[in-house]
Amino acid sequence: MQLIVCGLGGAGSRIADALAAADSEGERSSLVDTVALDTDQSSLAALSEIPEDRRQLFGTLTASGRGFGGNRRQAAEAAAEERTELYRAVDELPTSRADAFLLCAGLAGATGPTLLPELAAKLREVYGVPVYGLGVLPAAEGENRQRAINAGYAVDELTAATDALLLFDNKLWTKGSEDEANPAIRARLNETLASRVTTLFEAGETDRQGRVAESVVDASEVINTFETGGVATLGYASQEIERPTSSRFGLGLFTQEEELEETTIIKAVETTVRRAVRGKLTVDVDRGSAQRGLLVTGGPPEWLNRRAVADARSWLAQETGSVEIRGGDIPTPDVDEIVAIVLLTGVSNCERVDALRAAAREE
Ligand SMILES: Nc1nc2c(ncn2[C@@H]2O[C@H](COP(=O)(O)OP(=O)(O)OP(=O)(O)O)[C@@H](O)[C@H]2O)c(=O)[nH]1
Ligand SMILES: [Mg+2]
Repeated sequence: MQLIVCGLGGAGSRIADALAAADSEGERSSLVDTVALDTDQSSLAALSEIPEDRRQLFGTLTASGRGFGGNRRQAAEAAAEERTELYRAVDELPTSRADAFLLCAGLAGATGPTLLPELAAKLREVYGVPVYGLGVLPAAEGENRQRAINAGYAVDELTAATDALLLFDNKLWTKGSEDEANPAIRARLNETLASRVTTLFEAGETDRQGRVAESVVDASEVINTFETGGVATLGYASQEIERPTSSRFGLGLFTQEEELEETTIIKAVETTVRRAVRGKLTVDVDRGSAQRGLLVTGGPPEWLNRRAVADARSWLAQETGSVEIRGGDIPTPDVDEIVAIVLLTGVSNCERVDALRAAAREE
């Protein structure tokens, strides 16, 4: 499906930048356009993919081009004061080509998470397409209480303001000694997130040679999966495969070869899907509390065997206790791996979110 991506604040803009980079590298494209809106001049200047005419600095009277350093009240005032200009920066993009908007922000900050609900409300009022949030949870909790409190407020405001909120947890994706403010660490986190998100949204698009998948995941299926609203998470796994060379097919052992292959395929798809669901998600959740799911399997067309994919989908339905599991393929003829991406939506049980909410309540 086709997205307009808006990066809000420092984290949001860098994630939007990483999404633009991942999109231009891939076989398929899901990006209509990207814009970055921030109160921090040096942060905007350090972006690499988003063109300069798509970067807008605001709040200069109060933030002096240096951001709000976590002060949500000041940031919210700046966003409200300049709402018309900020909205216009998005409205000027080729929005008619978008199936949805994706608004990104780091929830512990001030600029991104206070602008996000403001902008989302306006976009939902004007455009008839969903507005999704992509929110980052801070690594620091006990150490930096203000950040946890900010994130606790933001998570509720953002789920209320968007059609769904996809979360990425810095705490889960960094080791104890790693600092989420370190540019190299940040870049790694953003690449991980961008590659998952890009794989999901690119799924139904034609590749650069104009080939479209047979059992495509069209925009409406992604939209239906997100329709639960609330918190969403993404799982991903890939597995290398050994592809039979054409000479092995010429040995006259067709029946045996094909039988052998189907079991190999079923097993490989099953293992990959299990690893995607049981492995590290973008945010850890109680998998059984998800209302809907979407399973996208990718790989060489002969590996996307119908039975294998159907089996994996019913396994996922069991694992999540959800009957609403959608699915589709991304055939990529020239790769030596199969991939599985799993989107779980309408999650009601997420310990990390509960801990951040509690921090905000106790303030
Ligand atoms: N994954 C990831 N997280 C980031 C990145 N930058 C910041 N964060 C996280 O996002 C939080 C918010 O930081 P910023 O995005 O800089 O905040 P902001 O929205 O710009 O707001 P202010 O700077 O306070 O005005 C941080 O506390 C980190 O938890 C990034 O590039 N990637
Ligand atoms: Mg900032």
